[in-house]
Amino acid sequence: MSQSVDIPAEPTPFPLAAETTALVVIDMQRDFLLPGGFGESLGNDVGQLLKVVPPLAALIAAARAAGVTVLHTREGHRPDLSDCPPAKLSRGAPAKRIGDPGRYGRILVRGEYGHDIVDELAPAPGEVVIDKPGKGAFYATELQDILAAAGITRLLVTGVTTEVCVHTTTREANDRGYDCLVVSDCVGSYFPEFHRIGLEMIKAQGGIFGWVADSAAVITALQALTTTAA
Ligand code: C5J
Repeated sequence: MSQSVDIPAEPTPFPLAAETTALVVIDMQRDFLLPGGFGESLGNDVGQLLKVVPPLAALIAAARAAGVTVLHTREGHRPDLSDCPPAKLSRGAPAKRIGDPGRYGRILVRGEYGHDIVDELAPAPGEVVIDKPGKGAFYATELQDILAAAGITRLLVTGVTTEVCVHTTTREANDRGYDCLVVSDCVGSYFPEFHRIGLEMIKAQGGIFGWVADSAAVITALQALTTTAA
């Protein structure tokens, strides 16, 4: 029988078992995080996202030590942009658009330097990396099949940005029957107010989309799993 440890979370404790849980790391890509990248070219303060990196690196290390599956996602498109809807491509009036040359290669195009994950959070050999064309990690990807094959029903959700890809993925997962805990200091937004309200929305109404806890609480539970498994 699998060992389970309760994470103190809002609105209620969240049971954690290594076999049925995955840590999902959403879109921690250079294009969104690095100075001079796409995110900054849109006028955003990338410092708001960079502060997520140290606690998330510690959380990923604790998940690996506890035997929890770690999955990564990247938002981006084929080089011919055939999987980028015109509505997404033309939205707003940015200085640079998806597919344009940027400081780190063509913006949000697969295979380009900027599309990949920041060095500090690089996937370990064998960890799944889901390339997604949309905001949600379930839309037009193999994520649901991978989770089903692994018997995973509970997700620890991290990454950027809180109110866009983290929220969309959490909502998609919730509708598909997954229990999701969003790790408050391991998700980030260019807009502190959206981050704060985004977390409130997840845990409101008895946990309408899921649970929220900080990385200290999750790491303590992961370490307890690691110790009891040893
Ligand atoms: C955005 C994301 N914000 N990963 N993408 O365009 O949240």
